Amino acid sequence: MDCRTKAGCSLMMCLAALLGGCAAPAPFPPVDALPASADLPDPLVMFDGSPVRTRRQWSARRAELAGLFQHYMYGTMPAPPPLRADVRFEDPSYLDGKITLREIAIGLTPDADGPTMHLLVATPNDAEGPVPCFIMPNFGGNHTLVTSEQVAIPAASAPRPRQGQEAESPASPRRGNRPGRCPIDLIVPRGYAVAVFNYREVENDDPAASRGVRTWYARHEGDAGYTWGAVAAWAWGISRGVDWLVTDPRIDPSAIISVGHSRNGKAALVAAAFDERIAMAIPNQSGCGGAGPSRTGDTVSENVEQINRVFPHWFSPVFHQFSDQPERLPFDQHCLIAMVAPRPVLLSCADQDQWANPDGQFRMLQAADKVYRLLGAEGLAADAMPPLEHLIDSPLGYWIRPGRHSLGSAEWDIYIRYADRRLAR
Ligand code: GTR
Repeated sequence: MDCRTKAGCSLMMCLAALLGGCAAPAPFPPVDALPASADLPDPLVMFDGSPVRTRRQWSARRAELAGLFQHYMYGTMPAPPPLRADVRFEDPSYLDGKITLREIAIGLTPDADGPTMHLLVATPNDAEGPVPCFIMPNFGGNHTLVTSEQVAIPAASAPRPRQGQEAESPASPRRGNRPGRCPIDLIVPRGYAVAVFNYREVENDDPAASRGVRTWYARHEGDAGYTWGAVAAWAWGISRGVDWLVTDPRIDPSAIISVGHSRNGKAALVAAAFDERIAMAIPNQSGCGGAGPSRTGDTVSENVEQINRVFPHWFSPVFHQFSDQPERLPFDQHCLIAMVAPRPVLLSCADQDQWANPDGQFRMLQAADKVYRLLGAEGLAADAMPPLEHLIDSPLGYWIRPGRHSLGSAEWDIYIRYADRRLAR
């Protein structure tokens, strides 16, 4: 990364803001000049080969990894815009008066003409003080999670129709038809706030992106040359939700947990890796590009070539150069997990979802463990993959259940158990 260019400066400002310090500018080599290694790169060895033995050295390594992941995989992203937030409604009567729903429109750009995301925040009315908060991007729109008529249905949120279903029309929205993905009625009475937004409001999920933050910043700050893919944009969107959450007296700013399913699970992990305000990450079945290794070593799970071919807009253009040579990556996904250290990370998997590589995800935890130990945290309290439905609730946590690729109430029960344990509630 080059601090002499506007892109470099902006990236450095972003890194400095996110990481609390400025990394030395590092001109990273072209992909073909990177050494190939079938083994996982050591998270405790700097890019120049020097060892990382102290917390201070780890801070420098973490900043370096942030630069490496942006340069070679997720792309560079803009610094946060100043917070512009507008509380659209507040309804303290939800769920028989147990929950207050608020909807906050958050501007994602410095000027008011850019994309806006709607953060739906549910808080318990019987809380005696600030509560921890799960923040989660959703696929179908906030209105699919609750029946409240007041919740906005932005054009960008229309979910893809399922087989045999008609497409949703703005005139007949299916309010509350998919609450199971994030069962607010079950989570909030257990003493947690929930903040959700539709991921397409931040960046549409389309190779021909025509709206969303990447297009806006390219038009208005084109000289900066941001290379972010959609996964980075969704992760950046989670951080824009956090910008507001940390200002809300009903939320405990030291207990914000990023959660996401599948592609949004990738975003939830990236957000926590880059944004230290996030206290814990729970990526569900995030797989390749998330908590699953790029060096897959099997033919069943998704690999770098497949993900780049099918979803060319998810990552930086540079990442495509690794499609046929992932062994040249100067990191693997254990380094992304390690960037969260010593904050807890729970990887949530399902045994029939081999596409998301549950075994590989466990290996990523094992390889991140040494960073947690260096920082004085427990790391991973398991020597081998646990049996089905046996929660490993150490700071590096793991959960695998029978079944397929999905997220529902059963997962949320585990997430709350894990968060209770890790937040010592
Ligand atoms: C799959 C993709 C995965 C995962 C999933 C999802 O098609 O290969 O990486 O992200 O989509 O988001 O549902």
